[in-house]
Amino acid sequence: MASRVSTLLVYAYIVCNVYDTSGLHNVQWGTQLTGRLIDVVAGVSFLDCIKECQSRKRCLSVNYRRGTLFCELNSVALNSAHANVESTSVYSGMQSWEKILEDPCADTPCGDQQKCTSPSAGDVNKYSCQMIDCGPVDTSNNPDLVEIKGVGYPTIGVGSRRGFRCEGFLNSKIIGYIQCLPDGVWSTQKLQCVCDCRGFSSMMDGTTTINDIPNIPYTMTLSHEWLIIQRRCGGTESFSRTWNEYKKGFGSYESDFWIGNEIMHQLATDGFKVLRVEMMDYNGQMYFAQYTNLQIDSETDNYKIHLHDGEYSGNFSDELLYHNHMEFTTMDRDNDNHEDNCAEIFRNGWWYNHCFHVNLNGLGNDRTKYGIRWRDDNNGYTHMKFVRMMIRRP
Ligand SMILES: [Ca+2]
Repeated sequence: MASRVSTLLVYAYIVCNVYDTSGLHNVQWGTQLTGRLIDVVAGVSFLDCIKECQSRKRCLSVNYRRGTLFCELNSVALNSAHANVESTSVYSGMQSWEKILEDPCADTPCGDQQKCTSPSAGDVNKYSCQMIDCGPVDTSNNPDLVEIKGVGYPTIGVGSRRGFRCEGFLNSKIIGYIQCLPDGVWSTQKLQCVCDCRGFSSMMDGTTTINDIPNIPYTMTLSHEWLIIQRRCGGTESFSRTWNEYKKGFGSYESDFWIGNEIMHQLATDGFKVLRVEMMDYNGQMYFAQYTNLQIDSETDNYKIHLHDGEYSGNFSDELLYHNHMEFTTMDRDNDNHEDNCAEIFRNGWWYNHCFHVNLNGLGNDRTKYGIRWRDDNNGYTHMKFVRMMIRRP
């Protein structure tokens, strides 16, 4: 008898310390449910016996025979069946084990900065601990984003840091660092190279007042002063605008803007007849197109543009000519040659024809058909990352 008590105490000690689980309080020592046996599994531990029952739909309780390590699986629970007093048996119903056994990660068996994963909820034995890592940083949408190597921080696991900068013609400033957070995600995934128009400061010399129109940005070339009337350099300014917004102009002279159709009309009428478009594609290739006899009609004629044939010079293709004599179209005013409204289709205002060979007001930082595009000599389109339109007197 002394030996039995001793064995029982040792067993209870081991179970309670190794498996410190809430289900144990429902264990009834010296009890055996009878008459509803559905299976017996031999040679397993008490907890494995619980797991056996857990994995079978019909099993609602177990008797565990300590001496023989027999696991008896029952189809009912104690409150609906008879029990025997049986000193070598341990009885337990299933209801108190469910929470623990459904999810082997419920007790967070993994260490700090480790993530517990289990292959399936039903497989109660399996879990694995993996170090939390944020993995690679997706920079596919930002080809200008370049990682700064050797920043002196750990590069794997929680707390690791990675630094990036933007590298390109227009932007070379450091964007900053991201950090791997305890939940395994980077502190920000919104790394984006946004063109800094001040990168053009060497060419943008200031602002000027023409015809009482203040603050028009201008730039100097070797022999000429150019007024900038449109600029795109990857900013977030929306060019999905109404007729009145295109008429009055919008955006910031420091970054992306449209100076306004009314001012363009006034300036062209006042002698600013040389139009120059400068562009850079996503490979850093620079292009220009120049027309020497620009005319933009008044609002009465929907700001119709005239470029006049044969006065193009440039290093790309004379595709702006496709828009010659076209009226301006916006989402709320359709003046184009298309059966639908090109401005609605492409989401920006322009001198659309049927619809375009050139769309300098397209979506910035976009290389789809909605982007800023110029048709090339091969009947394809080149996406432009940077554009500025500027005018001067002859
Ligand atoms: Ca139309």
